[in-house]
Amino acid sequence: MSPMKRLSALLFFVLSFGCESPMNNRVVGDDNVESLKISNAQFTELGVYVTWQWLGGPVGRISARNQLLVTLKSDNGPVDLPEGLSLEFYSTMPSMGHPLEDAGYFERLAEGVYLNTEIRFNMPGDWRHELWLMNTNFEVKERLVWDELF
Ligand SMILES: [Cu+2]
Repeated sequence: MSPMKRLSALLFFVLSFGCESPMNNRVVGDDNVESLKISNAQFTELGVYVTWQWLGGPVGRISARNQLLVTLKSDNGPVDLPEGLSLEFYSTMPSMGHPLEDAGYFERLAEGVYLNTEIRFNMPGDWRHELWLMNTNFEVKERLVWDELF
């Protein structure tokens, strides 16, 4: 889909269904990614094992703040992200072409333990989540993707 058509579709959606302010400062992920069926994977560049878990939720309601817990482990146990890399959450509804309401941000709770308590979805439905490993230039170095219907 061309950028113009995509924008038109998004505008149509926003005007028709009243989804609130999509995040405009992030790109929508490409569709040619493998969706993970399990809740653990690896950031292969780092050699770090990643697990994620919702602490309550996810709920597809704009007022609900969902919490996602992420842990990072090396072969020797829990490990923090290296300097200059951060974890970011992102999600889109591919069937409707819009992103989530608020991706929140991760806070470090303990070594290798990161919690995001501010994730909000505009609506229930088929969501495609992404966990990004991002550098200080806002480049996504690695990406884990999984689908959830809620
Ligand atoms: Cu939607």
